[in-house]
Amino acid sequence: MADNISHNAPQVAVIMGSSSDWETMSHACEILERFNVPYIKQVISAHRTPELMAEFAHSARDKGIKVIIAGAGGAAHLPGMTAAQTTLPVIGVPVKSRALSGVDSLLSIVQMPGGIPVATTAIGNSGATNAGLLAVSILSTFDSALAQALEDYRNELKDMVEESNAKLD
Ligand code: RP5
Repeated sequence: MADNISHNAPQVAVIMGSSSDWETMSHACEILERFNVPYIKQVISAHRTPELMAEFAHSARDKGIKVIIAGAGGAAHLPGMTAAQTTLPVIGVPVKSRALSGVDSLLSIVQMPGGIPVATTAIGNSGATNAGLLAVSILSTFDSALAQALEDYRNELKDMVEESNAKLD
């Protein structure tokens, strides 16, 4: 998975603190693939590879990345420390941890001091899905085709509710 370029000209970088985060973070990548958004995915650990994290954050904008999705669990420093070293938007995904079910991850990521924002999602798979959708939404502010694709996605969700109600009848 390391430094795996999934498509050309990546616009989103999906980074995670460990390969054990992939099961969660794959849900963000599924959304990016569904919307045909080019992305890269990479394991970068805030505490095991701090120099790599700094190099990645400092160079991301020059490489054409527009949004960073960062997932981590436990004492989850990766999203905040990445945000500290780039002015790109960073979306943090709290990965469900073994010890505290992700509450530790959530609080580590969400409570950024004013000045360095991290847009934090819910814990776990839903959070990763929403991180992908939020990245698409950010990109859609200057891409009308993506904006239309998001409208279509919302309509699909609406249709699913209507279908489930029809089954109740
Ligand atoms: C964090 O520690 C990672 O983001 C992961 O969620 C957690 C556990 O990592 P492993 O011990 O599974 O590598 O850095």
